[in-house]
Amino acid sequence: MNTLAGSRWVVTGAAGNIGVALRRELRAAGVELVSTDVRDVEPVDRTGDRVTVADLADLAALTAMFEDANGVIHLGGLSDEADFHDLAQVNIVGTYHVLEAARRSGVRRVVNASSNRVTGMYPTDALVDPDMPPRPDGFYGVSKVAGEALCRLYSDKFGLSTISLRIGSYEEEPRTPRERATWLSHRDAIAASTAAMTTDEHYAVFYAVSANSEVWWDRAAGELVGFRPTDDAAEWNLPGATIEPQGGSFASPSYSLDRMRD
Ligand code: 15L
Repeated sequence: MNTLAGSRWVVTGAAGNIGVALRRELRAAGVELVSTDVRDVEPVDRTGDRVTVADLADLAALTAMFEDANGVIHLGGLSDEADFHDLAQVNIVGTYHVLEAARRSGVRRVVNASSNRVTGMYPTDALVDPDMPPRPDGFYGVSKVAGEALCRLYSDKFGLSTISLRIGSYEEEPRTPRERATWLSHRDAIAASTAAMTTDEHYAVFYAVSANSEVWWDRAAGELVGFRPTDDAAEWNLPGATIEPQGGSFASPSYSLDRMRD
């Protein structure tokens, strides 16, 4: 297992919820950070967190930024359903730019924030394994499938190590019947991210989900990279409900159609 202390990582989407929480933990673990986002980023400390505003559309800026980095944690992009043209530009082209900038600057690993929504059309009685065919629950899920495919290509063809996390519902606490299965607690998100950063695996895709009693996703791939979640949504005694499919309301036609520009 690789150690984090003294290593240098770039975080995209650094101003987002997961980005801010993860950066705090990584600084505490002695990681040197370059934190980037399209909006202003607040440094988490004065010494080891260099913040910079950049757009994922700017391949040259990313390539220069990645120089001397051990790895990149790619959290940037649109985080939910949107018009397909925007998702294609920001999430698909943006992820291509991150991977290509990593290749050009000799970065060893990219940790890619994917989503459980790549398989949101599977029914809730299926146990989904990352090797099963994608069944995205919307255009956002499609953009994440493309991001995973780009990671696979860069690992297979160019030797770049890529680890994709299919993130569940990242919330302080579970709020809905669906989140009994999909909840990812804040501390388990840190555990999933650091496992992805330090594993000896060259390539992996795993579900970043807490140790919930209700299980929709096979945990074996996560175990292989050393991800050991601890929290369980069952402790919140949320009501059970039949949700078909796994994406719940995200999987309804209106959730996509309402976000189409024309
Ligand atoms: C995601 O990937 C989204 O980023 C987040 O907004 C939630 O929708 C989450 O999935 C979920 O499945 O609850």
